Amino acid sequence: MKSAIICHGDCDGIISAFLYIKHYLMDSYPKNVQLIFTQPWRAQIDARKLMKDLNQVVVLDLALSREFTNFLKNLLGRINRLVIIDHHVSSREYESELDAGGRTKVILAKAPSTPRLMIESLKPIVNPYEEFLIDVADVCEGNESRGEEVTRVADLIKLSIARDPGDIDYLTHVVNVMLKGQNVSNDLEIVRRAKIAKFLLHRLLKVMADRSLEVAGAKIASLDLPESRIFAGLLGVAATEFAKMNKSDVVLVRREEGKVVVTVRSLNDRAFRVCRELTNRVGGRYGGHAEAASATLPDLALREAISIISEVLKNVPK
Ligand SMILES: [Mn+2]
Repeated sequence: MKSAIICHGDCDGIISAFLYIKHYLMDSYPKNVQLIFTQPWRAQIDARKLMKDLNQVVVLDLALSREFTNFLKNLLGRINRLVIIDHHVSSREYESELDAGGRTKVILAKAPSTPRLMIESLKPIVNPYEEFLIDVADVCEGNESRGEEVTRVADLIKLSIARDPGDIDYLTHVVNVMLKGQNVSNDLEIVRRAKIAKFLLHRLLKVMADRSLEVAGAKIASLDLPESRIFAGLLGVAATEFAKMNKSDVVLVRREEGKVVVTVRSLNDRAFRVCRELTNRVGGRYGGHAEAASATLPDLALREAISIISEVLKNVPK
């Protein structure tokens, strides 16, 4: 039997893939399991790489979009089984569309992370090593830590994948380290990548501190196109760090190729509401969680984007 896993190329996505393989696909891994890592906004593009003769496709930790949902509905025409597990609130909008009798298993519920949702719903018997990584996944998703070691490994994994979330070979390497039950902190490649990212992250936090402006209880910081290239991949991590350091809501806005991307972190559920309101006003798309969300807007001048964000912040109550 041939299976494929399409999962989010982030910390809890990787840990979900590890858990799923370990508990349900160990007989066929790696020979008969195709692993695809992607991002929610481009899942339907990367999913075209799916092999032709698959029996089963497993979708993990991917916030569903209109386009990806359509892709999955089509896919049901040529596979026997589709499993979808995701903890993003926004995915539930598409739940009913993916119900194909006994051929789909759709688990969409709010949970600290997708690995946590997996063990709560599928109830596999997990060992202490797996339990530790599930705690790590929760922390990677911004939840309260259950100890120093958990926090350290969460930072290590997050930083090591941040710079190049599209590096499939590396992400597969991390899954394999976990499948062998090895200590993540002892893996030279993971440690090397995390070190470089950490250096850049410190610089980025300094840039944000230097130029952030306070609007309606939030700090707004902006990056131009060259800067957003230099710090690519670290923006989400930096926004989270910056919010924690300043105990404040944070909006990080930057120009990317042909678009403006806004990352919001809030102490309550304002992040999600701010992103939704931004796209209501100027178009684009948004997604994420209550306290950590992002929006992709049409290509605006940064100054214009900041003024719209300021307006929205004043109108969306804390
Ligand atoms: Mn994720």
